[in-house]
Amino acid sequence: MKVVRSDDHLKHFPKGELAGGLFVRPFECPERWQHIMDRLGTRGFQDHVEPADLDIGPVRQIHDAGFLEFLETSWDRWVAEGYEGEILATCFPARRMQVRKPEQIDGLVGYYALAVETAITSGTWEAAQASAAIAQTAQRIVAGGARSAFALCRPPGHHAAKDMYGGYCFLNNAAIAAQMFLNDGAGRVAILDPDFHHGNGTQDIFYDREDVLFLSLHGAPEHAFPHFLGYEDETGAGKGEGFTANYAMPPGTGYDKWGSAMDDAIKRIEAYSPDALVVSLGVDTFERDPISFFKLKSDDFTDYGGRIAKLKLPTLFCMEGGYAVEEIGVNTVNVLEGFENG
Ligand code: OKP
Ligand code: ZN
Repeated sequence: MKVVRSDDHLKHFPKGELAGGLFVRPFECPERWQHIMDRLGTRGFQDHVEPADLDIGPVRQIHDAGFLEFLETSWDRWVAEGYEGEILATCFPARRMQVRKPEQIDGLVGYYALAVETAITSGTWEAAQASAAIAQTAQRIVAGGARSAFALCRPPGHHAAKDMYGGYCFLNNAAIAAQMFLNDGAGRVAILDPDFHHGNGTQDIFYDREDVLFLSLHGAPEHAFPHFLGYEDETGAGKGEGFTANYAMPPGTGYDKWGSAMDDAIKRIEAYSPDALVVSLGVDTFERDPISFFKLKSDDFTDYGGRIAKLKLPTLFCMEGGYAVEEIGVNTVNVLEGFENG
């Protein structure tokens, strides 16, 4: 399996994340990428590819033009305002307020952010574009006939909605890649999201569409980020009714229950009979993940990689979350090995 990767992820390295009332070192850090790279190397995944230049066309199909302009210009506008720190949202269009786009930068940040933990820095836009380009290049590899490819995206993407960033995500890499399969002539694409967190961004993007089946396994919103989406009764709207599936699970969920949800998701993908599969691969379901509450063990990742392989679909893996930094490489590569041997 080819691995698409870029050092450009290093351009996004915020100093802080607002968590527990403190400005802490971000959980989503460059070491995550390095540990995955190291493990890929030791396990024989040595066919590494640099991404081609970003094709902005598919990005514009997924994201709102004003949102993209915001991501591109926010840092300069922040600096021009005289601010010295990183860009953090402080005020949101909450209940019974106007969701009307303001002009001043603090207002714009609150308008386009869905959470406060995610800082924008000088290099964030470049890194986010490189991450999307990685997903695009990996998509080209699979569209070109490979059984699979691994897009080592950083920053991740599944929380990024049509016009919102947050949860460490800016551009929705998996959604962009899924759209590219459709542009290439696929009739249907499935996106399977086993990251611990609900893929609210991906759900938002495809909620009213029947050409993309979106399935997310995640910590129930009553208990987990992103807190305000991911309930099981969210099943799609309009033409998209029935093409969103949420498996929301409580604290302490282990592989017995989680694996059954995965089996159900796989059955639904099979019934949908898509032309391609995109996996939003987060490994924060791991038992020692510092910000999550599922109890998967390292071997479980190998097992579900094998179950995904049984679908026999052209499969693109896009990296999402995983914050147990020491074990992130093992768990990620276990999924890929389970897939290759499955
Ligand atoms: C991104 B991905 C921790 C709160 C969690 C954001 C989590 C984003 C996860 N104190 N805040 O889905 O792995
Ligand atoms: Zn996650």
